[in-house]
Amino acid sequence: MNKPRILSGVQPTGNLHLGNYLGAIRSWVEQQQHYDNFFCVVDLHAITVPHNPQTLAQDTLTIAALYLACGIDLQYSTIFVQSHVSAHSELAWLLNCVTPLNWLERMIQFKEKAIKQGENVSVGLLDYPVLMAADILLYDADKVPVGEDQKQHLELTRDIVIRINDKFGREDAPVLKLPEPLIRKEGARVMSLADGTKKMSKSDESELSRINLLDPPEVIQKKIKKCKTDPQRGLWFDDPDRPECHNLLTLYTLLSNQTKEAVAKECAEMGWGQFKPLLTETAIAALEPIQAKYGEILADRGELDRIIQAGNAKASHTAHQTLTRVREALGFLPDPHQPQ
Ligand code: AQP
Repeated sequence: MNKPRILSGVQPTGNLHLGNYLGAIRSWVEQQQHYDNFFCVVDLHAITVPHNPQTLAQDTLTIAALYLACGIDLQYSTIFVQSHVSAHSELAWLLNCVTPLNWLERMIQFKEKAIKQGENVSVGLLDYPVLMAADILLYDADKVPVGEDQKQHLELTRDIVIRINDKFGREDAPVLKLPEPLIRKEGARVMSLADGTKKMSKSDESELSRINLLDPPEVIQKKIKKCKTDPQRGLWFDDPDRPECHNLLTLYTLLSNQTKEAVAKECAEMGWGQFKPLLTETAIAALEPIQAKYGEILADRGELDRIIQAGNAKASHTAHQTLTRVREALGFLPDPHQPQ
């Protein structure tokens, strides 16, 4: 029996941080043998906000290498670059033409990111969820691992599928597969080190707000030393008046692979002076094997290029089959250059 298929990705908008790892990549790794996985570096998404053309290519490679360093296994998973598979842009256009504008204007992430950009907000940012729908639907993904921040986008993807199948499919032959969310509980939202009410994010201006997967030990130590805390003694979870305390305890729980109950007990009497060195040591130890593996992968750049090219070819083959199906359903003249 075929394994269910998974599609997910990360934008090369900067260095991967603990939020990306604990909220996404680590669970991909843990569950990968149960699925047929496609993991892409979503570089077309990265240009929906102003980007640096000098760093985009390197960031794309870094993320592909970090997927491998974190434990993505090519036996179960395909790694590829979104912009190398032209079907993503093509399907996004077709989906654009059946997606009502007001569905996109309702998206919370668009509203949040658009506010930051004022007059300069691009059509691409508004269209981000349609491109994401194309990413998912091209691979007939059964499941999409999503954090809380992406739930609304997956709902939109499902609405687009229902609309296309309704308008252009038959009941016994739907055009597109309806994907299901795979909701993460633990680590669903890792918060900023500078503000426990804000998501840890690559685009936060302050480097001190996040721990990057490639931060050396002394940088991790400095960031945890400077992170925001409160004047209380004793540490506990789930106190709405202590968001930083909850976040740092959660980080410690996830990085030390302990249960919440065990950490609550261990840290109940601690002050920050005792807890911060413990968290520092744990974070450094958790990232050390990833950093060592990353070094090995970069030392053989030719092999990394080969892995990406093989992933692109496999992804392209699958994606173009879906694109052809959608083109046919929408009534286009068959393209003699596309594999049928
Ligand atoms: N703080 C977070 N906590 C838990 N999960 C997170 N993810 C991101 N930040 C956190 C998850 O990481 C995956 C890839 O995210 P992305 O790079 O595609 O975009 P993002 O969610 O917008 O991440 P950033 O770091 O905030 O990027 P920028 O600053 O460029 O917008 C997703 O599964 C996401 O849920």
